[in-house]
Amino acid sequence: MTPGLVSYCGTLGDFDDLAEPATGCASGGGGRDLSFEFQIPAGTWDVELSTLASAVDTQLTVSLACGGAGLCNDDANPTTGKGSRVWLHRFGTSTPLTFYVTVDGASASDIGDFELAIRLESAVPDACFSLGGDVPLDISGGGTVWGLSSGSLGSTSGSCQGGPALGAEAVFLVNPSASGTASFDARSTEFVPDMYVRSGACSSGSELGCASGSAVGGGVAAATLDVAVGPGNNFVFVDGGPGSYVLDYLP
Ligand SMILES: [Ca+2]
Ligand SMILES: [Ca+2]
Repeated sequence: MTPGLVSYCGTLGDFDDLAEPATGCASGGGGRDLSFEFQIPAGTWDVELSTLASAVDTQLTVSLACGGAGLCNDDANPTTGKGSRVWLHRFGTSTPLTFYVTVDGASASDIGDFELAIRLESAVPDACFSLGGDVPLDISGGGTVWGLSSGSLGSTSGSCQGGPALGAEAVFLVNPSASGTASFDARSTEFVPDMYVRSGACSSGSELGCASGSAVGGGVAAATLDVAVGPGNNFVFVDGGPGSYVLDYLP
């Protein structure tokens, strides 16, 4: 695919139940599904995949191997709908990279219309506002991020990390429409993620919360953080990299 937005529409009732959602989705499957294969060119990319315009309750699975382990998002924002969203953030590749997407019904009775939208864009940096005008990836609407943090040194750290900013961090923008509790869950098999949230200014804003990561079994380390956030710019950091991680954000 080329940079830009494409979408695919269909009716789940026209398809069979051939695949099951990956880890991360609540229900055990049984929904009818349709799988897609996409290829992104060499480069470093952000990809947003969503089914938010669907009439049917979806679950969205993304993997790098057909039928292989991947991750799943069920409801990107449970208070506003049943649609799903996954971001691939800073996927860098020196050759074209193929990935696989499955749109599943949340249950066997979810047979209505779906719309899968995919947006491919040059990756925004994991940094506070840059000279070029880039802002961190905006995940205000909720969903699951599959990201790759890079660089050997970080430039910032949270209060619960208790040391210099040695780990590479990923940073995201959250600007909610109303005040409420935001829930963040970060996990990785490649590093121990710490997480913190700042309000106002990205590099110097007041810290709303900080959570240290720890091993949770199966070679996975994770951190969870629930914080009260209000409208305006809030910045979420997943620190302790570099490496691959998954961040779930429930608005
Ligand atoms: Ca299925
Ligand atoms: Ca759903």
